[in-house]
Amino acid sequence: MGFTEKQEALVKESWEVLKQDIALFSLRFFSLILEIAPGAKNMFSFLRDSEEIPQNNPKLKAHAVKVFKMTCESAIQLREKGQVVVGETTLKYLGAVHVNSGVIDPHFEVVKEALLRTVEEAVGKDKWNEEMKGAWAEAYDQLASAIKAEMNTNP
Ligand code: HEM
Ligand code: ISQ
Repeated sequence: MGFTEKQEALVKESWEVLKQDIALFSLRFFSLILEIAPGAKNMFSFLRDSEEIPQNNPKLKAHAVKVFKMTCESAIQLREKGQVVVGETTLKYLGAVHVNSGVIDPHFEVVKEALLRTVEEAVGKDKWNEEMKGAWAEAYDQLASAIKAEMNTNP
C-alpha cells in the first residue's frame, strides 16, 4: 500500500496547526535539533557568532518553514505519484548547501526526530498518534533520501 489519502490529510491537517504559530514552532524545531545534537550548532551561520539561539532571526525562521513546507509537499507527491520529486535546481542547490555546511547523513535522523517532536507538540497529545507520526516520518524520509542522494553524488 502506498501513501494514502488519509496520511496526506494527516500531514496537511497538522501543517495547518503549525502555521498558526509558525514563529514559535520554527524556533522550537531549531531548538530541538540543538538539544538532540549540540554539536550541530557550528554548522548554522546564524548561530556561529551568538551564544544563544536568536529569538527573532528571519533566516532561521524562513529555513525552518521551508523544511516544514517541503515535507508537506512530499506527502502530497507521495499520495499523487507515489514518489517524491524535488525540482532539479532546488535539489542541486540544497545538496550543495548541506555538503558545504558540513552536514552528513546521520544528521538527517536528528532533524527527523526534532521535526516529529515539533509536530507532536503543535497538535497536542490528543491528536498525535502513530498514524500521524508515520505519515510525517515517511514524507520526511523520502525527501531526506533525495537530498542525501544528491549530497553523495560527485559533481
Ligand atoms: C540550510 C532544508 C536537512 C542543516 C537549509 C535550507 C533549507 C534546508 C531550505 C536553506 C537553504 C538556503 O536557502 O540557504 C532542509 C531539508 C532537510 C534538511 C528539507 C531534510 C529533509 C538538514 C540536516 C541538517 C541541516 C539533516 C543538519 C543538522 C542545514 C544547515 C544549513 C541548512 C547547516 C545552512 C544554514 C545557514 O547557515 O544559512 N536546509 N534541510 N539540514 N540546513 Fe537543512
Ligand atoms: C535547515 N535545515 C534543516 C532544518 C532546519 C531547521 C531550522 C532552521 C534551518 C534548518
